[in-house]
Order: sequence, then structure tokens, then C-alpha cells
Amino acid sequence: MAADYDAIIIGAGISGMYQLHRLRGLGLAVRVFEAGNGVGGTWYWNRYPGARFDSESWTYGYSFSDEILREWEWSEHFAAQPETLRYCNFVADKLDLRRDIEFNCRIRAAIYDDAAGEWEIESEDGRRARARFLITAIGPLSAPTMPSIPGVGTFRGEAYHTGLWPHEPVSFEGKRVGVIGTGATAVQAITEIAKTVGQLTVFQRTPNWCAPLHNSPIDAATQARIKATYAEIFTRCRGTFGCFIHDADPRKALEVSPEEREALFEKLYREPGFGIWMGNFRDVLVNEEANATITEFMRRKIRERVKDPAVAAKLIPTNHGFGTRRVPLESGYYEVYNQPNVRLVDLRDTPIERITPAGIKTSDAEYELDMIVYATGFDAITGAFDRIDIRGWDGRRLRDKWAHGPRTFLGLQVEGFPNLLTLVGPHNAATFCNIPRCIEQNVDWVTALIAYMRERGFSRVEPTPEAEREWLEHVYDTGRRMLFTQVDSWMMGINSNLPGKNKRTFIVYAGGAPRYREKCEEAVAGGYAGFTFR
Ligand code: NA7
Repeated sequence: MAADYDAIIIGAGISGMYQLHRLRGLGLAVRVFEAGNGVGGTWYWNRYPGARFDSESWTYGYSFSDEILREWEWSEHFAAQPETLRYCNFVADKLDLRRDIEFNCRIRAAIYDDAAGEWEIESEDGRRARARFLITAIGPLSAPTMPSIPGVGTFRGEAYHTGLWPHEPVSFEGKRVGVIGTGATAVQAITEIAKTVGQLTVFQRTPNWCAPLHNSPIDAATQARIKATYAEIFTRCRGTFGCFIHDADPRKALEVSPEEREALFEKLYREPGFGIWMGNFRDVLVNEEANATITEFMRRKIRERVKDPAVAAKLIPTNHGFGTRRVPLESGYYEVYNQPNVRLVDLRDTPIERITPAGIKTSDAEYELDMIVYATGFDAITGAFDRIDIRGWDGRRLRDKWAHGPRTFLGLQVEGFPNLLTLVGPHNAATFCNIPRCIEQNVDWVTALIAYMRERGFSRVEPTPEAEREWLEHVYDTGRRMLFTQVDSWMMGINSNLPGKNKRTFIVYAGGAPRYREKCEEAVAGGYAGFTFR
């Protein structure tokens, strides 16, 4: 049976949309399969209150189209989810993408047919399709996980996971709302919910170091300046570690005077965005002593902002330094705890025992609630892959191959899985990036590879075992120096709600986007060194 398409893309988020556009440009027949009822991926699913960028909007949008850059106007420096979803739809309209996207179609399995040299995918509702290339654009944080707490299904009130938020408005007015989790999502949601809630109870297991976002509207003059300087903005992003506009300060925290140190910390705390994380002294994320200086500064800030010292103490992380877990950016998060109708339950003192029909029961009390918001995160990076039965030649399962941690070459291909291309896959720089910047690089690279194969009449590409081994070593070598690898978080593959996810595993690439890009370019310059073609 002949293949239905040249390429199948799973997912119509930021990466799937751009990949579709680029492959169309090569004249390929492409079909995108998307579980949601619309484009946007992360921005389609994460409709929870307060969801917004932590990247500057004008660094986040696609850079490849002058027309899109010219026509689209971000209204705020850090756009909220509804605006970002509108942006995704604007791009889909502009590029006429929808005619090649099948919506409401969740892929269950993808099997490589070695004899035909084709992938066959099957959706949950039994639809099937075949193509030579299979491109996963399934997102790094797209497999939501519910807490493994007894009784989760028994609660009689409203219950929502932030990553599966309803499309209809949800009201908190006059309600007793409980939020489980205090990660980046929860910090945004809690701050917004607190504005209208009757009574809010936050169930916190591990506090995080949160820093001010300082969002603001973009005025006309700034809008004009942004549009006139897009080229420079993107060039700057390309040069920084995580493709953010912020770049590490060339000085080391331990080499300057305490006053100079304080001055930079204070400046960064007052400035918008991730500067305090990505634009800090260059040793704070790799040297414990340097890290202790910014950690102490952040501790002071929490104490200053939270009136009740006992509550402040609970909000101060004690098991990790600043920036060693994903830093939530906030817009008045700490002040929420000064409201009389907000209380903080520290699960380290009183763990949750069960969810009951009426609310949440901890070891010392039962909290009656009208609504529970699960801000409990995702099965990060590999989770979306694990949820699809992906089988390469000889029927080998990707899930099995990655059972003890992912193995890839460049985070884009896997030995034993020919013609499978994994955008934003594990060990890919896009996992630690102002993501569209890395997505464009991923997609451009994949597109060039496919063009190369067509020119030369190759039908099959796969990395060599040696290339995969060397990449794994490189991922570990570059990651090891970072302090975050010594801390439990989703960035290290930890998820307390899933069996087997309690051991730290390298799943991201922390060598920095510029180095990653170099590695990708090196492979190309060497005639796609590390890959075998047929
Ligand atoms: P995160 O950062 O994984 O946060 C999940 C939160 O939920 C975190 O505070 C967890 O505490 C908490 N959690 C998870 N399971 C439980 C149980 N069983 N009991 C109590 N508390 C629990 O996910 P987010 O959605 O906030 O952010 C994900 C990324 O999305 C974010 O980094 C952005 O880049 C976008 P824990 O820390 O495990 O103790």
C-alpha cells in the first residue's frame, strides 16, 4: 500500500504549525494530527486563569515571516494566554494551515513498517494513515499528571487540572477553592484566583523561588521600536544561552563587592522578565557559594513582602537554591498571602491523606471545598512520547528504549527509529529555551535534512549507535556543571505521581542553545555525520 503522505506531523502547536509550513514549501504532502479542536498546543490547553508568557512577547513570536512580524501587534510585554492563542490562530489563517490539519484526533500508536519504509499511525478513534516521515511535535509539557492521592475521583465539587482547563469561563466568586501545587503554573493561577475567590487554600509541598514579572502594556512608540528592531532582537536571542533576551552578566558574583552584588540583584528584581534568572552573574547557576548570595537576597524579599513571618517562613524554599528549579514569575503572588481570605497549608508538616467527597483531608484537618484546582504539572519531556505506542524496526518500543532515560542524537532522532524526527525531543536544546526560538532551529534543520534526502534519493535516515552514545555523553558532560542537576524537579525527570519517576534523569539539554546549534551545524557540514542513509 502506498503511503498516504510524505510526512505526518503529530501536534499543531508552535512547532507542528511551523513544520507544516516548511514542508509544504518543499512541495511535500503533509498531514497534521492534533488532539485538540484547534491550533496552539500549550496555549490551546493551558487556559487556566493567569496563564501568560514569562518570555517577552516580542521575543516569543515566530521570526521567519516578515509579514507576520509586521502585522501582528502584541498588546503587553508578557501576553496572556487568550492573546497567544489568538496569535496562533492568526498564523494558522495567514498560512492557511488548517486544511492540512485533522483536529480532535489523538494518536495512540505509531508503528514503523520496515519493509515499506513507512510509518503508520493510528488514532484513538481508529483512524490510520501512512507516511515516510513521522515528525513528533507533541510538546515538552503536554502530558498532564494528576496527583497520586487516594480519593481523587471522589470529590463532589468542581475539579480542574490547569493543563486541561475548560473552555467555558470558571467563576471563583464566593467559592471555597483549594489549589494543589506551587509551581510556575500555580503561582500564576493562585494570584489570579485570589482576586475574586471567596476563600482560597493553597496546599504547598515545595515552595519555589518566585521573582516579579513586571508586565505592562506596550505603548505605540514601543510597538514601533520593537517592529523596527526585530532583526536585532532575534540576533540577540540567538546568541544567549536559552535564546531569551537576557544574557548572563560577564562578572562573577564572588568576584565583586557585596555592594556591587546587591546593586545588580536589586536592579534585576525591579526589571521585567527572566533577567534575574538568565541575566544574573555568570556563576550563580553553577557555583553553590555564588548561588547562596542570590538565594539570600531572594529570601529577604519574601520576608519583606509577606506580613506574617510564620507564613513567610513557609514560602521560603529550604531544599534548593534560587534558579535550580524553574523560576516562577509572579505579579503579586507573595501579597496574596497577606489577604485574610487566603491560607497556606504546608504539606511538609501535614501531608494530604486523601481527597474526600467534601474536600481535602490532611493529617491534621479536613478542608471543605467547592473547587479543587490541580496545578500538579506534567510528565515532562518524555511523557507525551510514552503516551503513544511508538515502535521502530523489529517492533522495538521507544518506551522501552528510554526506560532508563532517553537516548537520542541531537535530541532529534533515535537509533532504531528511522525517519522519526522529534521536535523539542529530550536532550534537545529546545527543552531549555525561549521555545519558539529553538523550535524554528529544530524545524529548519529537519526541513533541510528532508530536502537533502530528496535531492539524493535517500528514503531512510537514522543515527548511528556511536553518534547516539556520544550525544548522551555530551548531554551529561554539559549538564553536570549546572546546579539544577542536583535538585529534584521536572527538569530532572522527577514526578512524584508516576511510578519510576523518582530518580533524577537528564531529560533536557543544558549545554545552551548556541552550542547545540553548532553541534547541529557540524553534523550537516560533515555530510550529516552521525547519520546513516539508505
Ligand atoms: P510543576 O512545576 O511540575 O509544579 C507542580 C506542582 O504540583 C509542584 O508544586 C508540586 O510539588 C505539586 N504537586 C505535584 N503532585 C503533588 C502531590 N501529589 N501532592 C502535593 N503537591 C503536588 O508544574 P507546573 O505546571 O507548575 O509548571 C510546569 C511548567 O510549565 C513550568 O515550568 C513552565 O515552564 C510551564 P513538588 O514540587 O513536586 O513538591
